[in-house]
Amino acid sequence: MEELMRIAAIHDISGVGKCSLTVALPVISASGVECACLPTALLSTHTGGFEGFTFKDLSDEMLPIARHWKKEGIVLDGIYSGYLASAKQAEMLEEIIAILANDKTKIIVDPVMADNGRYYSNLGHDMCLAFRRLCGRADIITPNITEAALLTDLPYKEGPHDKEYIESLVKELSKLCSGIIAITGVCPEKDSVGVYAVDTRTGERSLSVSPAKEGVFCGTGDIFASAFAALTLRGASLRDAVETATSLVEESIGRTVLRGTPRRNGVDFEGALPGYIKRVSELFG
Ligand code: PXL
Repeated sequence: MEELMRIAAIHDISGVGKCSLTVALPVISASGVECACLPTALLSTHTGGFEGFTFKDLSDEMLPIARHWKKEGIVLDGIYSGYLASAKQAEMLEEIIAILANDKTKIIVDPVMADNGRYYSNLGHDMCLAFRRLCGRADIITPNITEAALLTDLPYKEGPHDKEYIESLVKELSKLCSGIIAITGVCPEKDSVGVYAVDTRTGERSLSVSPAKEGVFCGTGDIFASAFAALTLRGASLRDAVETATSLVEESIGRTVLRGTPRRNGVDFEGALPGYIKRVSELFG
């Protein structure tokens, strides 16, 4: 039997709020890929909607962890970065990639820094500059609309987004990243939301949308990117990866709305995992 593929997820641990590593780990595992964890920071909660959260930057641990993995001969099929503690840490990530990547390792960069037209608390333009550089190293990037606008210096627009706007973001992003660009939070029509993905090497395009629910759902970008990264690494087509990853997000949101749980607590992805695992096994047999 073949060995499982392995992705290193380089994100923070937010103890409560279901985002970053607390969703990357279960979603990547449910996708049939081993998830190695390299934490960037430790927070009591995520930074959206909680007051007085604790924050410990784990930069000092990151290079020693990477060097230990290297020494132990840990092979990575993917290196997938998300929320980073600082712009300086983004530079360190380039060093970590240099230590851990082989010539087959795919680099997935989710430039987590902003949403709804605004930077997350504690982050700013220096993070954007660092992510522009990192995108140049990436095989896959997964910005939301706000992050795409910041990365490209194009205006941020609320939905509905016309085709010209989305294509202009893709065109400018393709100057930063010459792999797969998956933009999340795209609203092609009022009351619909989804993902527009483009493989810049083939020109293939795939759009997957579903009915939008009112409000903001924390952690859904991380759930999408974790599933999309793992499925793409396993060899899913662009269309299958986008549709399967967005269906996990859609079902997680649907369950959360039914339950009426507070938005800042994250979405009910746990209840959506059995259906997701079934779809993944249908994809790969
Ligand atoms: O889901 C993105 C994310 C990750 N990590 C932290 C965050 C956020 C979004 O707010 O605050 C700490």
